[in-house]
Amino acid sequence: MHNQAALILVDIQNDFLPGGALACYEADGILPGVQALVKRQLFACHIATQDWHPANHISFVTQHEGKQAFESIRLYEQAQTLWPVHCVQGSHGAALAQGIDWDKMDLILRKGCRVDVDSYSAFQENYGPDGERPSTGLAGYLKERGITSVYIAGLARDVCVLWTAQDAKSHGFHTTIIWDLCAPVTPASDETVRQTCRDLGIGIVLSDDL
Ligand code: VGL
Ligand code: ZN
Repeated sequence: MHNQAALILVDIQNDFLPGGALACYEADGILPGVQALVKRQLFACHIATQDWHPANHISFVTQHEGKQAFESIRLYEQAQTLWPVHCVQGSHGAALAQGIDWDKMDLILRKGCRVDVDSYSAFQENYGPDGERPSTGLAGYLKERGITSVYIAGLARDVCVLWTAQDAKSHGFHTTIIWDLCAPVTPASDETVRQTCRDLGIGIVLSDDL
């Protein structure tokens, strides 16, 4: 373990857990391991993200007449998946999951707050109307604290965790996904996610090996 490492816990919120609006596969299985890792205080810095959408967010299927959830549309010349309504600001579904010591976080970063832009990654929003991906400021925050490595866990492995890992890597951080402390929206994505990590030089570890 690198002592200039940060842990980024992505979107561990009620709506991504069983019973939630956008439940990830066996997502409750990650909670004890995430909490155990937080308790170890192994990292120099602990960050959590919280998906935090207005009720009429552009990613919601309800905003697109005649479309089905999980359908993909073109938005600002990019693919946009239409999601069930989830993580509405202030709702129970948007709340961080019980059983994790959120008090131990140095920073809780809310994302997806702008009505017309989705935001998967902790580092940058998705493409907006102007063709840009606005920064959240997280790369600067971590760099100013001397962080050179990031370890990422949370939900969903094939969406926000992967986008966060890709951006972390492109910002120059040594980047590792803690595989067993993530759960996917689509379990069939596992092999593609592994391949993307291999291609981009993103590490994969199991929590037992930390
Ligand atoms: C996520 C879909 C939509 C995620 C967030 O946290 O992976 N997925 N919003
Ligand atoms: Zn979302």
